Amino acid sequence: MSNSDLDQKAKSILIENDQGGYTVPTKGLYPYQWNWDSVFVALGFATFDQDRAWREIEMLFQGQWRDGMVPHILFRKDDPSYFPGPSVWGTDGGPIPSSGHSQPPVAATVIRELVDADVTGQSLDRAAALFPKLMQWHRWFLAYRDPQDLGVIAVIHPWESGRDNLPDWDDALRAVEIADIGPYERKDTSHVDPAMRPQKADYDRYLSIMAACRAVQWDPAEVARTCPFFVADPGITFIFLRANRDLLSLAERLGRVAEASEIRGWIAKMESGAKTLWNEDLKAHVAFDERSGKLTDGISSAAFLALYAGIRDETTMASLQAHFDRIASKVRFLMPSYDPDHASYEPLRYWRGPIWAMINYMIARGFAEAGDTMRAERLRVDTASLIETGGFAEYFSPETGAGAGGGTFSWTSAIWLSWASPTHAEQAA
Ligand code: 9WN
Repeated sequence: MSNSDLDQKAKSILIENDQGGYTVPTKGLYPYQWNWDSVFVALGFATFDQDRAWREIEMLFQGQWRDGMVPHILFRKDDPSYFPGPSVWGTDGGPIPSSGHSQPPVAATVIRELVDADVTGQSLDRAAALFPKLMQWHRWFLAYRDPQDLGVIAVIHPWESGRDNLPDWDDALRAVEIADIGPYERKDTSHVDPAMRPQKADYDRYLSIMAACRAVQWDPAEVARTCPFFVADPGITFIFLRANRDLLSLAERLGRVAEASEIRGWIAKMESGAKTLWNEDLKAHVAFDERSGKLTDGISSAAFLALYAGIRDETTMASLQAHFDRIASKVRFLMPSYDPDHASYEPLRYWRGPIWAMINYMIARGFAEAGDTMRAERLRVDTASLIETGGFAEYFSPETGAGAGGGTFSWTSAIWLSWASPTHAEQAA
């Protein structure tokens, strides 16, 4: 397929997956609106339909809970092709049936981008309407995902991180007692090869964590206090820190003086809190299990998001460049979701090795903003090659480049249109 055919194909995937204002990640496997998927999808729509891009994010925020949380899944209609559906979650926190926790908050960053890209200035009104909702959501993260005020953001479930079966969660998950969850039928393994999905032992614990949260009616303070899983995640921490910088820029443009000063406080706290995640032996940021007090021992692709978060001191920069080059010498394509030198690395199992296009996009932005355009461009070229050969897959093997997981994937298409496609890169140059 030529590049312009791929541009067309990406556009048609977004249009096909559009359910009338919101987009499913892919039909069958993921039949609902997912939080960070939708926000990345907005970047793709923005390349040909600005109004539709805003609509995607506005519809996501329609599901915001009374306490400020923006859920990871909105179940606008029940669909038996996905498990666990709304009845298993048993939540009651917002206007639309939903899951009970959140996902990485990329919205403020993308909203800022939509505003920056709009020369008419009209987008600022739409950003102004979303601004208080973003503030509420970010306050929710600080209150209930950093109750000890460490300056790092924890996840209460691997699904909240968006990086579900990452090896970093293994030890913390093993400590979760399996609850009386009864028999259940997974649907994901009927859509995708089970060898590319989490294992049954993982799902047993995913459901057990949900049972523990249901037992406290998903009350956020109780969840933070009692959830058997509570792990500070470098991915969500760096994405949140970055999002706060973009939220601050919006606050300044909107003349929100009090909020701007509040956000500056968050940024300062998180810049210093991120040190909690530094693993001196590995010379990289890792996860920190707040229940056991232990740092994890492997490098995930989220370590590279330090640059995207604006942490660019000499030590971090030099060690990330060294890790980047080491990993590049081990695999054909970058960036594997987990270190290929680690014993838990698996090239085709979901978040234990495969490459994800939107993670590459964020890592590349961080390198480019830090002045390392060479590594940023390497990531873009690799992402483009993966899509050219593997199609608009959910994720890709770092070793062969084969597409894996679901097909006709929305965020892969959006990242192609907004960043990886040579057509876009030429226009941007
Ligand atoms: C659970 C939709 C989502 C992504 C996540 C990805 C995967 C869901 C699942 O799919 O998770 O949220 O059932 O496996 O890990 O990042 O948002 O694309």
